[in-house]
Amino acid sequence: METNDGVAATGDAAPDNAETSTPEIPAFAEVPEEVHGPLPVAELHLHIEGTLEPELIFALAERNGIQLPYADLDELRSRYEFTDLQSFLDLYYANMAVLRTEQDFADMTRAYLSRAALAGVRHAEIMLDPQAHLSRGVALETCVNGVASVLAVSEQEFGISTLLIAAFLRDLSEDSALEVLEQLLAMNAQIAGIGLDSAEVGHPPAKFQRLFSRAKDAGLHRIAHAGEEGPPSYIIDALDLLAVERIDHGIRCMEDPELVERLVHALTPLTVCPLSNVRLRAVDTLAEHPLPAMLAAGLNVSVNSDDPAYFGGYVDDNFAQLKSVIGLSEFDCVRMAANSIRSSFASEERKTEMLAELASSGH
Ligand code: ES4
Ligand code: ZN
Repeated sequence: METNDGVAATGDAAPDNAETSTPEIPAFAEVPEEVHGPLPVAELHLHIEGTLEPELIFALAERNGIQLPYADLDELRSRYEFTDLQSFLDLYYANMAVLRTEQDFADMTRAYLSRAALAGVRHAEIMLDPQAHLSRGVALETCVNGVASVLAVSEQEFGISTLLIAAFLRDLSEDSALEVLEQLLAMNAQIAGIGLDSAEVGHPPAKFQRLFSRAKDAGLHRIAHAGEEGPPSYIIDALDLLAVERIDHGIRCMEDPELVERLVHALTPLTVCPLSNVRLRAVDTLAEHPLPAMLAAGLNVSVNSDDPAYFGGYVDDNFAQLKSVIGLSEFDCVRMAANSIRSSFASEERKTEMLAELASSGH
């Protein structure tokens, strides 16, 4: 695995004498992306509804005869200035109105996978919000089968292995979540796990203990958003009360040194989404993002896109801005790519395959 920071590949110190020195060989870190391609990664924090690009929103609205409250693409795009998580969620839920048929869910999923393949994604664990569709009168089968039908051909068509995660909206009741989970289990939906998302503050992990216990009994993986807008205690409670295997976001752990130590020792994966955090004002600017401090602390962090259509970029864009804006090293990027692969729920065989690809990728 090439993990130099621009030193090793330049070879031994060249003599200063310009006439006798050979032309400088660029370090791997300077090799342009088009030469070795994007960093191969696993995307572990991705809401499929958050991949609905404005163009697709308009195309689906037209196909379904839905009148959008925006005159054109520019007017829709002008709404993408968020002040906090809730201001984003309002638009995110409103735009889901265009998703009516299995084909709509399939088209959205196909669009994500084809873009993700260009971003270097080799494995994606994709969250779907079933309750956000059920409440609009869209059947569980429609949304699950639409997404799953494309995931079934993803490895073959896009070279991306996938897993589907049913995420539950924490601002709804635990009973509602339990009811949907039972329906998913009854229909033998091909889900690998459950997640917890939507408005965090005021909806602590303690509210969902029965849900996560049921999921564990059913042999499902468990993840939860925690410490995005919510306090570090939500991260502790997600681990202790919900037995989650990964924390989505988790950036506010940095406010609690004891928690950081615990997360480092347990190798708990934190799926960080830098551009999301900036757009939702969880951090003021990318320059002030805690990711470098998280890496320095030894936390198991990965880079993810969250809702790429809303937050200004896919996983490759996240890496590119981390490099250009905060000077993150190639070494740290490769380390986080390896973290993402190891922290996935892919088979050991698939993980080994992806780690080998990363090692020979030229990064
Ligand atoms: C989400 Cl960024 C974020 N946080 C919580 N819930 C979400 N659902 C979609 N994106
Ligand atoms: Zn998220």
